[in-house]
Amino acid sequence: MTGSEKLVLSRGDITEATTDAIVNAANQGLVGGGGVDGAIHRAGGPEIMAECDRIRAEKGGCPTGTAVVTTAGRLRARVVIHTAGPRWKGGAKGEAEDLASCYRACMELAREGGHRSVAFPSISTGIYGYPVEEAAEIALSTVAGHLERHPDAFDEARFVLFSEADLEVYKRALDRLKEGSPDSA
Ligand code: AR6
Repeated sequence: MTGSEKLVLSRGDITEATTDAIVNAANQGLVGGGGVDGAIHRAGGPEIMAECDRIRAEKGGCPTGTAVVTTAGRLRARVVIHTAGPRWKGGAKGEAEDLASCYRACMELAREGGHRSVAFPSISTGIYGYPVEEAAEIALSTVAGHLERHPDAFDEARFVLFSEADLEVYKRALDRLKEGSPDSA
């Protein structure tokens, strides 16, 4: 898949990412929480929650599979894109579609905002319990598909994995995606 050339995998803390946009694995209420959500609000400061409060008041929140944009506060990124991933319930409750929808919605908002680089965490694979092998495949193929459809819009889509084990899973999934690409034949 040609879009996969712009995919970058790294290990670390997404709050330190220097991409134009960073994605938050949030919840439908945009009320904050643990995991990456807690880290982003802590590092970015109260301005981010103030905008989440406004969005909640206006639209009721962020339904699963959708995304909203706020300031990045003190973070180096220009914006935070918050998305609510699906909770894993065994796989037959539309989780894969919802997870793909999160990545698509984030890429669309990034593109609409003119953000040429975006950093993602591994949405739903922490507190929400989505198996990381399956999530990695969906994450990478969905983002690569968007990059392919919009070849001039982005310089980079980065995945910042918190653990070495998750990074390895994403690396293997990216290898498989590239092997499946007609361009690599
Ligand atoms: N940088 C990058 N990745 C991180 C960081 C970080 N600083 N911190 C954690 N991760 P999770 P979810 C990884 O639980 O499963 C919150 O309470 C983590 O190791 O943050 O979508 C929200 O408010 C894992 O691989 O998000 C929601 O209620 C990945 O980020 C709920 O959790 C996602 O784990 C969302 O759960």
